[in-house]
Amino acid sequence: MPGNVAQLFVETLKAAGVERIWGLPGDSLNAFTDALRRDGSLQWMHMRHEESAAFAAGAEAELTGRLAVVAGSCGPGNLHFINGLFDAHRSRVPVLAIASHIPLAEIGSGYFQETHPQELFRECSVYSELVSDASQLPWVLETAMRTALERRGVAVVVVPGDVFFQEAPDRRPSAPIRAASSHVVPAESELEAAAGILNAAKRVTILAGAGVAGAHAEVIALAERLKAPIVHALRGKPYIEHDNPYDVGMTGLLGFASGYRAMAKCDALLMLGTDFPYRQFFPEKASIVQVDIRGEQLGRRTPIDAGLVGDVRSTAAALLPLLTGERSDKHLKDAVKHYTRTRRELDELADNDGRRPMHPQYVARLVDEMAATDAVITADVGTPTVWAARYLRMTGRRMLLGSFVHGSMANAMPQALGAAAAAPGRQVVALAGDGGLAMLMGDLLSVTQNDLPVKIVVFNNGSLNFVELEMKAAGIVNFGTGLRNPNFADVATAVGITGIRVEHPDELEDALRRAFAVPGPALVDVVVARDELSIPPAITAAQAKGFTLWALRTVMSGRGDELLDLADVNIVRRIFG
Ligand SMILES: Cc1ncc(C[n+]2csc(CCOP(=O)(O)OP(=O)(O)O)c2C)c(N)n1
Repeated sequence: MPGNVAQLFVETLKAAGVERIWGLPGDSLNAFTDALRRDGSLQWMHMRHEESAAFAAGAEAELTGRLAVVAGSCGPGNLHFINGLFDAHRSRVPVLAIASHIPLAEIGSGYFQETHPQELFRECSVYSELVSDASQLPWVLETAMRTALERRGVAVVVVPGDVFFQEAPDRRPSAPIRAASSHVVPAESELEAAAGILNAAKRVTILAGAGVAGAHAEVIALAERLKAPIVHALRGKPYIEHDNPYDVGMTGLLGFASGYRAMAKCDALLMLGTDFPYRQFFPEKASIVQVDIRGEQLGRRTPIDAGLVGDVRSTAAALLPLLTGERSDKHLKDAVKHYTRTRRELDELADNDGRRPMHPQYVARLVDEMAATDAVITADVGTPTVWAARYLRMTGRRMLLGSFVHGSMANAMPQALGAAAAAPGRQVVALAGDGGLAMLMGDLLSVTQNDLPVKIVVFNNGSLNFVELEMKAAGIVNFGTGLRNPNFADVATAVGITGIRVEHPDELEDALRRAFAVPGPALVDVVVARDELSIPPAITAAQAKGFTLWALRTVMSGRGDELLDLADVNIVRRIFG
């Protein structure tokens, strides 16, 4: 039996198959880190900022589907987790946060470093409890771990430093804690009601989200029977875009016209495992059938006509035999044709036309072409996510990670660390923004500290570019968005990472080849155009007006030269009509 509470934690985590802990030590965590040291079988992933640790753990959890763990010290130590934990929680991935606390007897006294972590983390967790006596164990720990796995989210266990040293209670252990696997199928009557709606429709479109993971064949079979184009939300991309003749691209703010159009033109929309949040992209007149494993998500984005609670794989398989009748493939053909054209237009924007600074699309395209077919690619919030969404092709073995629900900057590099630790031997590429990389740049040191061979490609546009775009769409002159950057390749070199700077597009291919070939980590700092427009798929009248206003105001404020730099004249023409 384990001796003290800290050792009980270590034993329970090991039994559950946990392999590593991401974190940063501190006085109140000493018993725990000492238990790790004595045991020696769990890897301590030493990070420089707890937020990065939480992003890394979230990526590990998303990639493996298994519980990932972070540990941080009391007060400011674990408070630093919060943004990364929010991200993991909103992405619905199982992460356990061990938050050590001030001495038990001091809670409530306004003691040095006092916070109330179980309250602070309440909003970003499925479970958050304080252990104030060893007798609560192992129940609290086990419940936390199971809740994180079964409800998919973050569980927080708060332990005062002195409680870690208490003697652990003696109880026979439960079976190791793992996610249970089950099939959830809607009742027959509900399947029939949904099939009735789909059978009556002439033009069905499928919208696929992250819930289609593991259901590729079943979703394709539905599309085939329904003659339905498949649009995906960003988190559905790695699971459904590949090997998919029904694919018509993505919708949403980062998507492109064909995805938007296939949704706008349908008379029935079948939503599969998606909580796609932007109401303005849903069709106004179509009937809507929604399938989700979480009943509470039904109808929360758009009114629906039938809501089914089930996992997509089982539900799609159960629905298929109920879909009867011949259906014209006109809608499908039309959507696919439009997609082919849109795709070609997008690809044309990603050429090397010799322009300096180069088009960021070209960088994304080359990464796509040169990265391994099973690479894990992470993308920073900001324009790297736009380029990843548009130019990375999924293969069924590639994975794309980002902060796609929480939408936090600075996610790509620490997520890459999490992926590299969880999947040794697999290529991991981070597409970083210059703002994003700088935000958690201290953890470049964690790349070498933990020997993680990540490849970081920086879209160095000298700005908080996505915000500039938002300002333009709102008719506001850019302000507060310029970045005075260092040469990031030099920074990388200084911390022991192969650093390569690329200013000319002709040098990019060689640079990426070199970076991908070196056995260790590498950073490629690519200077890209600042004024590339990543416009949404359907630009509203208000946005068009916004762009016009921005143009006028920019000229009037004496910064009209910005306009002359606009990269793609055709796009501008399209915006201004
Ligand atoms: C933590 C955080 N702060 C601010 C924002 C608002 N925001 C969204 S994208 C963005 C710009 C990102 O800049 P960068 O990483 O350089 O990428 P770029 O868009 O320039 O390619 C900002 C400030 C955010 N999403 N998250």
